[in-house]
Amino acid sequence: MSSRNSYRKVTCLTLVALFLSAASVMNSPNENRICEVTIDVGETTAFPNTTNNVIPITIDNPVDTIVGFQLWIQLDRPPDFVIFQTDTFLEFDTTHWRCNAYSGPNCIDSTLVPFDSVWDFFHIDTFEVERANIDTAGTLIAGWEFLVAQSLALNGTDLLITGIADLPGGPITPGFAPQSGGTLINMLADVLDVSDTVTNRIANLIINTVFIPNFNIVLADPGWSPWAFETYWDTIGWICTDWLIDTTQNPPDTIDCLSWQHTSIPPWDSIEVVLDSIASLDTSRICITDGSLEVLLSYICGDANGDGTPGNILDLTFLVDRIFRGGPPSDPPEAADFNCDGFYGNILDLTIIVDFVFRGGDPLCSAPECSK
Ligand SMILES: [Ca+2]
Ligand SMILES: [Ca+2]
Repeated sequence: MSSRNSYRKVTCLTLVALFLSAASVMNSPNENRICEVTIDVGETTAFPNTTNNVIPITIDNPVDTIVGFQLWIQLDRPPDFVIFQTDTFLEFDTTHWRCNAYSGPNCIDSTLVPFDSVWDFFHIDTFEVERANIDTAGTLIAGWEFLVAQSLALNGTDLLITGIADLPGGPITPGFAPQSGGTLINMLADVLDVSDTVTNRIANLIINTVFIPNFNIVLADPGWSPWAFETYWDTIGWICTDWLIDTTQNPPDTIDCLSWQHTSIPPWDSIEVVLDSIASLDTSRICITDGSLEVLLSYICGDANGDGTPGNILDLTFLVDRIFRGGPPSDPPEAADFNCDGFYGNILDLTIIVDFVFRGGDPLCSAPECSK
């Protein structure tokens, strides 16, 4: 195979790498089958300049208990519209190393090893992460032992949420049993000062299912996978960038390759044939529905008739017309919620505006609930 007239040596290698640990669980497609897990981000609305707007993610898992998940939710707009609240935290990562070779007191070759194995030295790296606030109260994962949400984009336009029901040691925390329509988690988003003149008022909330490491649903059945794998043979070319040369020969001969570089086009010095796989969501097992957040037009609390002036006789007349004569609702209805109790333009709100206009009562929208 070698040529004495060349510094190149061609070796044909056939290496088979198996990346198929999960392929064996792949099911044949069946469009009629009910999804074993369904995740729905849903559609939410919020007003400008509001904080902690709840965006629920609901889940159906009719087949098995869920004990872990990882979801990466991405907004399709820049961070001047809607953002997830994040705070910057400093994290530490300790890695342990075993020294393979010393030059005097200095280690010149080392290998990363698990922390619980024999190691010679360690590194502590620090890095910043953007942690997000999320709400698990009343959700299916309340009480789970590990839950982290962070913005990989570092600006609040995405959330990578990782939840694990039970960590090693301590009490055993089960996942949630088969159910339908429960809330997996409540994301909290802030809507910024979006002008009423902005016409496209929707931010889509997209679950990233392309980047495999950031999407996973873990069922109690250890063999269950949301992924289907399609396998294929891939030919990879390698070119040698550093030959070990026997200069005692005439002409010099190549002995071995010291450094290889991947190349996609010939010429190459070696070929590797690899059994590779492409992963895609197994839609017979898992169904995903992305969501959206629509930013509503702003309004003035107390301006029931929408003329720009709150709390006068015209607003009172508008509300009387609405309640007693079937007139139109306020636009948006929240404008007629004078006590901010979540009920729009009812008899209680009418009482408040009558009291204010005719009896010098408290101004509209002055309840503590209105200042949130
Ligand atoms: Ca008005
Ligand atoms: Ca009310």
